Amino acid sequence: MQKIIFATGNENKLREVREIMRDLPCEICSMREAGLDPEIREDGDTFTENALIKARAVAAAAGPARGAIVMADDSGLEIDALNGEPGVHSARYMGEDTSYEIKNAALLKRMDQVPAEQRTARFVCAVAAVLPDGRELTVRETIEGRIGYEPRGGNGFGYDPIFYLPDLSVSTAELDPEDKNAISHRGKAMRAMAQKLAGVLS
Ligand code: ITT
Repeated sequence: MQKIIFATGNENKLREVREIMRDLPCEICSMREAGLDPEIREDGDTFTENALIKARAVAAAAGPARGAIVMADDSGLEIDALNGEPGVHSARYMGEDTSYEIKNAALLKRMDQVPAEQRTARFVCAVAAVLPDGRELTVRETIEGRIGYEPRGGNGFGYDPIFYLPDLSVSTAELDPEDKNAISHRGKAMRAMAQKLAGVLS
């Protein structure tokens, strides 16, 4: 079975990735389970660059004999009315240790005067894979939505409570995990990466 080391320190991401990849013939272990925790400087300008930075750092820490594919996800929320903020800085927005209750409340306040039709936003997810032979693959996917008017729902994580899907009349925090994964940026990106990998490894 193909082993995949997933280069993230975010347990919520890892849970979603495991669920999305559940039916595929691969074993996913976190970088911590693999005994790896290199210092990673996410200083790229794009989600794709940052996903590659993370995957390369963990692949380098694992060494050439790893045999496993190293995969990483860089993701975030782009709000059009805020010029794409928080964007690639989504995790660092207002400080890594600031709670998402506070971050979400602050973003809602900044959006206070923004009318409904200008509240467009998207979650973006770039996934990078470094293969054992050094080849690199990337994919990038999005889900479009709107910034809501109040936090809603207790599922998901991060900015989910303020990310509203007008067609379904729910925030992504109100979706069951399976329903979120079926349509989310991460679900789409992980399935696209799985397909790319199948093509390359077959
Ligand atoms: P790693 O870099 O270790 O993977 P991280 O949490 O720092 O973990 P990112 O740099 O990719 O990850 O930042 C992504 C942030 O964007 C994440 O912390 C959330 O705040 C937000 N985000 C990404 N996907 C999300 C989702 O599905 N739902 C809600 N918020 C999300």
